[in-house]
This record gives sequence, C-alpha cells and structure tokens, in this order.
Amino acid sequence: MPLPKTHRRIVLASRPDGMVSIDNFRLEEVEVPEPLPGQVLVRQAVMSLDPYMRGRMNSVATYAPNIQIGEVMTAGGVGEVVVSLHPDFNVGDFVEGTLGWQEYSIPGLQRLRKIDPSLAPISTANGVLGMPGMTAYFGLLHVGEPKPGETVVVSAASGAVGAIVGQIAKIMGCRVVGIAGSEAKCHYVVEELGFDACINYKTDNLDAALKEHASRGVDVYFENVGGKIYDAITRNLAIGARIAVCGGIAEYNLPEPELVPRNTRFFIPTRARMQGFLVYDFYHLWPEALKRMSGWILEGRIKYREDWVNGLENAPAGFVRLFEGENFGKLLVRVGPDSN
Ligand code: NAP
Ligand code: FER
Repeated sequence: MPLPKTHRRIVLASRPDGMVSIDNFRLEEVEVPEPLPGQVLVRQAVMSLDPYMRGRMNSVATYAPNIQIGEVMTAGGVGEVVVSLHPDFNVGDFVEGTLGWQEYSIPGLQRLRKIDPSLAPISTANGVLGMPGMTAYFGLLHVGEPKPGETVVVSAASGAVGAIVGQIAKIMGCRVVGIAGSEAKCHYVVEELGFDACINYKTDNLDAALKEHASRGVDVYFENVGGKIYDAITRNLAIGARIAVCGGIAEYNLPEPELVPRNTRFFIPTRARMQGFLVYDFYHLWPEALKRMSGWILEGRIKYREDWVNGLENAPAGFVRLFEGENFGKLLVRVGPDSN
C-alpha cells in the first residue's frame, strides 16, 4: 500500500475547566512525517483511551509532561511499521508504543515493543497484555500483597484494570468483592469473571454492603476511584489492611483537588498502610508478568472484555465516556482496518 501524503490527528484545542468535553479536542489533517536514520514510521491500528490522559490535559505537569495547546494528544497504541530506518525493526512488524491520537507517527524507541500477532489479538497489547493488565498485576501482587483467604476489594471493577485485579486475586485464593456502577457490570464480574460479590455504588448502601460482603473487614483495597468509595472502605478496614492507590477517577475532572488523605484515624487501630504506585515502576519486570498473564489467559483463568470506538474522529466522544462510566471493558479505538 503506498504511503498517503497526509494523515489525521487530534490535538488539544483547549484545557478542560472541570469535566472534559469533545470541544477540548480538534481534528486536523497534516503531512505524514518522514523518519530520519534510526527512526521508524508506524501506521496505527488500535489506539488505547485511558483515564491518565485527562491529567495530561491540565496546565500542570506531574510524573510526565502535560500536553500543550495545539499539541497532539498522547496515547499508547498498536500499529504496523511501514518505514524502518532502524536495524531492530522491519517493515510489517507490529509494535506497541506511544503512537498518539493520530494515524501515523514516529514513536520514541525507549518504550516501543514488538508484539507477535500470532500469539494474541493485537488489541490485547493495549489491555490485558499491556499497560492496564500490568497495572493490575503489579498493583495487586507487589503493592496489595494479597494472601490466600484474605478479602480483596476493587473499585471500577468491570474496567480494564479492575476486572484483571479481581481475577488475579481469585487465582491467589482470595475472596473478591467488586464495586461497579451498574447492575450489568456487577452481574458480569460475578457471573462471568467469578468475583464472590459486587456492590453497585450507585444504588447500594456502601457501608452496609461492605459489612455484608467483607464481614471480617477489607484486607486489600485496590483503589481506582477515590471519593465516597474510599471513605467507605476506610471505615471497614481489617487489621493490617493494605490500600494500593492506583487511581482516583472520581476526582480527575474536579476543578480543585479534594482534601486528602481523609479518615486517617481508621489507620491507627487497623495499622493499615496505603501506597501509591505507577505501572512503569515495574517496567523491568513486565516480560515475566506478561508470560504469566498469557498463561492464565490460555488456561481460561483470565478473561477480558473490550469496548470499541470506531474511527479516530470518534476518539474524543469515546474518551468522555470513560468519566461517565459508559465504557464497559477496555476502551479502544479502531484507527486502521486491521484493528482485530
Ligand atoms: P476503566 O475502569 O476501564 O474505566 C473507567 C471506569 O471508572 C468507568 O467505566 C466507571 O466505571 C469508573 N468511573 C468513572 N467515573 C467515575 C466516578 N466519578 N465515580 C466512580 N467511578 C467512576 O479504566 P481503567 O483504564 O481500568 O483505569 C482504572 C483506574 O486505574 C483509573 O483510576 C486509572 O487512572 C488508574 N490507572 C493507574 C495506573 C497507574 O500506573 N497507577 C495505570 C493505569 C490505570 P463504573 O461504571 O463502575 O463507575
Ligand atoms: C493514571 C492516573 C494517574 C496513571 C498515572 C497517573 C499511568 C499519575 C498521576 C500523576 O502523576 O499525578 O491512570 O496511569
């Protein structure tokens, strides 16, 4: 297929003031970039939409630089090498890396990894066999440190990270309680993924439900949401509890951060500890974890669900859905014709 002269990309048009909206983005058509010696040109097939991108839209940088107005939005993605001026990559190779909200890119090589499309659908490199899956794996096993028989609670339980956390916790012999925002999501994590129980935080009384489903207290809480869910968990901790702070999506669109930490008095009698982490802290350990996760998928012990947005032009609307709880599974964008 000859290379087109131009391609489409989505840039940050304005910074959100509170809740992100599709008006914060702009679709542009620009020239396809030309790689220099040592670089590769990649045509994106599947783009990942993730909550962290909301933080990059703010005016302040955190662990990673923020996106400037007019700059292309950042994203992980999977694509095919179409021009290679690097000895380690061949035309036709499939790779996962930072490809951005665009059709063609020259990605940084530091975190560009080759993937084998014959082993698993390429989309999984953005999900269960990629950043979200590794987040679940390391956050649960290395930060939460669950022991057999303990009660693990995970919020955003049906999502890209949460669904994997709960299934790994079951493999580890734990009792697993999910927290999710709809009956359909709760039904899915219990009936299809094998969680022991699920609390619908929109309709159930959180404290009463935690007393029922985590009657001996919460040993490990995998925190994805924050706010009222965090508050209720801290009132129901077991002695020696661990909170692995992965995310706080309920707070990403607040104009001002909430005052945290809260409920610290409950950490005293329980001797609980709380620790944040970034999935890239464990990047050197990914290969081993990916092997283990692939084994569990092949054995049918880990299932994953994908939620597809069709076309790059619909990425902004898809992204907003993440913060409205409208996605059901790993949110992905079909950018190229060979997305799955
Ligand atoms: P996801 O769970 O697939 O999608 C987001 C889900 O969050 C929504 O479907 C919704 O589910 C829930 N949600 C959205 N707004 C909410 C609100 N105001 N209150 C309560 N729940 C809300 O997303 P994901 O990719 O797996 O990410 C999950 C969390 O992991 C995020 O906090 C993300 O930032 C974090 N994360 C951290 C790292 C790290 O390195 N630390 C890496 C990856 C992801 P319900 O319908 O169930 O509410
Ligand atoms: C995420 C949420 C937050 C994430 C990273 C962060 C890699 C980091 C936030 C910060 O530096 O303030 O989902 O994923």
